[in-house]
Amino acid sequence: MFVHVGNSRLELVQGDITAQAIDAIVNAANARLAGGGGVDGAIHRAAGPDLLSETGRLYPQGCATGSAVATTAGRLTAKHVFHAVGPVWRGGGVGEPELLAGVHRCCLRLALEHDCCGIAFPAISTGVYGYPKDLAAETALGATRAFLRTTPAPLLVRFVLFDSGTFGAFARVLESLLD
Ligand code: AR6
Repeated sequence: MFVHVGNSRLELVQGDITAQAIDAIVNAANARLAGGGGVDGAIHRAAGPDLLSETGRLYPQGCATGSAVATTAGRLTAKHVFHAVGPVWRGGGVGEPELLAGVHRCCLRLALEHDCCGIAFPAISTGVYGYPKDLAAETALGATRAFLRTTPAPLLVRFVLFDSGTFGAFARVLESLLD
């Protein structure tokens, strides 16, 4: 499923982000950039141990929630990994939507700075961090669409959703944005 936004393409697929042939892959990391489970564990396993050592060497202070930092991608076919720290869901009243939108904008800016043609996002914060999938989809897709509308450089933005429930939530929101 895809739409065109400005000069860019925004698409949704169901699958494993580590298998994507695309310039940049976004990791749903923690603020210590310490590795972990979920998509973070899958990306570090696929990339190999150099990814964790590079991250620790370049960013010993970690990364603030709502922001992202870039490394190379080890054994992945991607060129870059953007380690993005989404918010933990605490009910929605402590700035979670702003932080989730901010982390998407930050990764999109990194993609342009690194001359990427394409970037793949997982559903940041919707696993261990507990963000409701439908609300996360609204914020992630809304922030991405707003960014692409004002970006002249063509970019492929692919959301790679791991399971059918997450894919369905993102697909419903993308359809509603088209109305
Ligand atoms: N490809 C695409 N999506 C995936 C994959 C994969 N291979 N594996 C899982 N997902 P989570 P968070 C989906 O928990 O909520 C880590 O321990 C998953 O189904 O990975 O941002 C970090 O170190 C879900 O929809 O990330 C942090 O401590 C989505 O990815 C913490 O978890 C995000 O789930 C971050 O929590």
